[in-house]
Amino acid sequence: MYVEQPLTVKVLNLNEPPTNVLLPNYTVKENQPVGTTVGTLNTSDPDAGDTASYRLVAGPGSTDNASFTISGNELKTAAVFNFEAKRAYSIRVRVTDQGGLYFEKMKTVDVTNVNERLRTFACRT
Ligand SMILES: [Ca+2]
Ligand SMILES: [Ca+2]
Ligand SMILES: [Ca+2]
Repeated sequence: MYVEQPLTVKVLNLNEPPTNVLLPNYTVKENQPVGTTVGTLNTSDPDAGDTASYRLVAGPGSTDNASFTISGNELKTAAVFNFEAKRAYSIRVRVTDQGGLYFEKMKTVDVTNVNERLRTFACRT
């Protein structure tokens, strides 16, 4: 005689790497002061409730990393942009989860034009 017992299979929850870096807003106006927030970074990670930390890393697309900083999950400017001189900045962002797994993505930040009044200086002789 035997007793049937339910078989329980436990699925171990292994950490999986983040799968994307999202930046909902990727435009910034020209002439904004250093430290202007471009947008809030976000990620998708198969592990619900996993944490995410962001930083700018070297690699393909990191050409203009020096013109930005990341504070928490906010992407901020580290330079004053001039639409007439440069309209697109390329950065490379790494998101790292709680378990140290990461995902990297290049992003383009577009500078938007502000209508600047022509300054005229009267020269008297
Ligand atoms: Ca994860
Ligand atoms: Ca300008
Ligand atoms: Ca302009």
